[in-house]
Parts: sequence; C-alpha cells; structure tokens
Amino acid sequence: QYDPNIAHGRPRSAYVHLFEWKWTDIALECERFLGPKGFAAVQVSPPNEHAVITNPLYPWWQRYQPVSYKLVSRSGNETEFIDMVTRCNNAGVRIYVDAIINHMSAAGMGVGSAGSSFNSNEKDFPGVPYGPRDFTDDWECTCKDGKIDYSVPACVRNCRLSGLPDLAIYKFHTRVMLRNYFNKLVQIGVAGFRVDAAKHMWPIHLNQLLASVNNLNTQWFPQNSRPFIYSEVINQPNEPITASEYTDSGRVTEFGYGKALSHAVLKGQALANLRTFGDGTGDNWKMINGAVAVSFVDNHDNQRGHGGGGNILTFRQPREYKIANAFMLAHKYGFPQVMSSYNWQQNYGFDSEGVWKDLNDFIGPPHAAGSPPGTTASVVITADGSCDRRVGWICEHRWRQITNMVEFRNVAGSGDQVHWWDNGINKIAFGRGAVGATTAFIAINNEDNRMNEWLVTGLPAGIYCDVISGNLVNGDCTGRRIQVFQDTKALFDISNIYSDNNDPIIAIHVNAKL
Ligand code: LM2
Ligand code: CA
Repeated sequence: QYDPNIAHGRPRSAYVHLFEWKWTDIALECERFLGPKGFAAVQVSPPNEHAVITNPLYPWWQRYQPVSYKLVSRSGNETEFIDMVTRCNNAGVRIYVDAIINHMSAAGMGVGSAGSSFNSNEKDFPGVPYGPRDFTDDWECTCKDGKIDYSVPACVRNCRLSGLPDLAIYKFHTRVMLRNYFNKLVQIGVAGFRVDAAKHMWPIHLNQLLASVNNLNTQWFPQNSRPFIYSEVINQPNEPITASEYTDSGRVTEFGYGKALSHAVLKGQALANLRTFGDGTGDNWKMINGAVAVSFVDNHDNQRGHGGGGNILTFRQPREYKIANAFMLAHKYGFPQVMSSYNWQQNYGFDSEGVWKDLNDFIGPPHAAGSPPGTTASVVITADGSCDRRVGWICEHRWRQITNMVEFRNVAGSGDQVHWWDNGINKIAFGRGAVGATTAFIAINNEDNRMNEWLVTGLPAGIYCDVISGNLVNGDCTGRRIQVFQDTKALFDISNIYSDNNDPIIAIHVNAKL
C-alpha cells in the first residue's frame, strides 16, 4: 500500500534512512530525537543474515548478499531488533525493513553473520533452506557475458544481478520462505518494506507475494492495516522497464527526482523551472505521480556511484545539499527519504576495467575501536546535538537545516504549492497551503548576488523564526526573525556571500511564530 502507516498523535511526513546503524543506536535515536522531531519512520539496513566478506574487507554491500532470514546481522541480533522496533513504535516512529528477496549471496563457500554455512556455487543455503531448484537458472541464455541486458525485461528479471544467484520468487517453496520472513517482521511490529532490486523481479510475482503477507501487528496499528511498500526501481529514461509497472503493490522510488533536483541546484538548469517539478500533466519531468512516489536527494547507492550513480548531491557538498533537501522537504511531491550517512575516505583511480571511480566505494561503516574487525561503531552525539565526526557518522538528519525542514513539511501537510515567485533563474520562493492562507513559506537564493525581495507569503501577520538559521526557543528566535505584514508580505534578504551565509535559504512556518 501507499500509506506509510504513520503513528497517530501528530503529523509526520518524512522518514530517514539510518544506513548501517546498529539496532541499539536506532532505538535510542527514535526516543531521543526522531520521535520528538516529527520523523515518521526509519529505513533500516537489511536485518537478515548476510555473507561476511573479507575481500574487500567487510564492505557495506555484504548486507545485500543474503544467507538466510535469521535476524542476525552487522547491525545486531534478533533480541536487539525486537527491542528497537518496540521502542521506536512506542516513540511514534515506524520501522521499514530493506528486504533483499531477489537473490542470495554470491560469496562462494562460507558462513554467514548468524553462523549458517552456505555454498553459493551449489546454490545451497541450508539456513533458509534453499537449494538449486529455488533459483532461476536461465541466466546465461538471455544475457551478454553474464551481464544484464537492460533492453530485455526477461533478462533483467530472470538473470543474475551482479552475478548474485537469482531466486525464483514465484515458486511455492520460495514464496513460503519469503512470506514467513515478512510475517515474522510484521509480527515484531515492522510497518513497511523497501523491496530491494524490484526491477529484477516480475511485478505480478511481487504483487502475489506481498498480498500474502499478514496484516500489521494490532499492538501498534489499527485492525486490517497493510504493510507499507516501496519498490526500488532504478528507472532509467531509455529502458523498457518503467516505475509505473510497480505501483500496484505500493510506492516506487523515483530516482529522477534527486537527479533532476541535484542538477538544478548545481545550476545545470534554472531552479525557476522547478515550479512544475514532479507530477502533473503536461510537465516534462517524466516522473511518476507524487502520490505513489518515494522522493530523495541521494541514497546509499548513488551517493557512492552504485545503483545508477550520476551527479547526485551528498553531504560532501553541504551548502548545495542543504538547498536540495530544503527544497525537497518544502515541496509537495512524494514521501521523502532523508539520507543519513557515514564518512569514508574516497580514493579516485582506474579500476581493473579501466573505469575511473572511487576505489573505496566498498568501505563499510565506522569500525568500533578495540572490537573485532567488522563490528560497527556506536553513534556518538556531541553537546551541540550533532554526531561526532571523528567517529564517522554524518547524521545529516541532525543538521538543523534538514531537521527543521522535516517540521516545515509536517506543518505544510497536504497544502498546495502557492504564491510561487522566481526571478527567472535561481532565486525562488513558494508557500504551502491555500492562496492567502498558507502555513509555511520558503525562499532560496542560489545565485552569486544578493536577494532582497518583498514577497507575498499568504501567512498571517506576525514575527516568525527562520528555522534555517535557528530555532524557536523559550518564546524567542535563536536565528533570524522575519516579519510578515498585514498584506502578508515579508522581506527576504538573503546574502550571496558564501562565508557569510552557507545556507542561502529562509524558511518560516506557523509553528515557529512568536
Ligand atoms: C540494490 N538495489 O537494487 C541495492 O540497493 C544495491 O546496494 C545492491 O548492490 C543490489 N541491489 C543488490 O542487492 C550492492 C552493491 C554491489 C554488490 C551487491 C552485492 O552495489 O556492488 O555486488 O550489493 O553485495 C558485489 C560486488 C560485485 C559482485 C557481486 C557478487 O560489488 O562486483 O559481482 O558482489 O559477488 C560480481
Ligand atoms: Ca530476479
């Protein structure tokens, strides 16, 4: 289903991907930060047993190589997982599981993170159990050199993705194993699933499998609630498989959103063009309807050149990244995912095939000092509420400019985009709500000169805290104050000097009004 199963009590309209975080840290984060700040949910890394790979050393992508559906992974064990889901649900924050069901590990003979042995050469995964009959075995017939020919849908769906043994998810036994896995998670209290590599499975098979999953746990969800589904489909403009083939079972990740938004913030095209961004008839953005989309700037793949890659903004370009996230969170389209990353040392060079890339794109999450290799460091929060960069967690979701825009989106609710203004190029502004009755308004100056404009906001008169430069604390603004006059006009004065203003954005809403 499309509905993200948000907790009752207050609006929540965006979720965060805590990539590679441990369950114990996520439980704490739900209680101390995500719940109070109005986040709807967390996408967690795959919780099931995965291959433990040592060449290269413990890459993040070992978690995309399932060994069984036992809940023991680099993020923690089953007890910790259950504790996290319980505590997050109780804090009003839902858990969405990254479900890797298209394939199993290709790591040869080994032992997984839960201790199950396996032999991928024989398609033998006794921890499930799966044997050779549970896989599609025609991967060579339609593929060129064992690589997927993306112009042939049958090849994309029946062949091995990156050489990973491809599950026949339509067969009786496979379906039972997968349904049991989903049902176990649902029973624990999980609210939804990211369907990894959905493009590599037939939509009809997914629909059947997902429809067979139980209703959500009534301890936290109303009777008859269905799991929230979002299928990961890397929709490329020139391929026959489209995102809209997957909207029967739930939402679909719209990769075009972050790509086009990044391109615009990097001035590949005018921000002013984003007036018609997203859905709507007659636009040329070619995106799926926002009501069935998950939107995001970057994700764990394309922030390191995997999964479609491209020129995507990430935490490494903070000024532009904050502009892109502010736009996304202010904009009505989709159900937005905020990325929360860890740092790694990039190392550009030519790979063995002569391709110029980051040779360190495999590096896993921060490693805990003094612990066995391959274990994950805990997140450390500093006095100012950010994550300790020396450990390596970036915590974009804790950047004030991003956190506060999540609240902006919650305040804006289902309000329309109104009072749009632009200068024809890279200065834009718009409100959310109804004409003359908005609840939130944002202005962005992505130009090399000052913005100094009186704009009609549609907001009630009064003094508002700019939530980009500060917060409303004890009845006062810690950042800039913006006065809205009776005619709903306000002055938006945004400097162009980078050293002066790393955040060339002003955002105001009725929940941060004096
Ligand atoms: C996804 N979406 O469709 C994930 O978002 C993406 O992160 C996964 O790839 C992919 N599908 C499979 O679940 C990652 C990573 C790959 C990596 C795989 C499997 O981007 O590079 O492939 O996980 O761990 C790795 C090697 C690759 C090798 C493969 C099999 O990088 O060179 O292929 O393992 O041994 C021969
Ligand atoms: Ca497949």
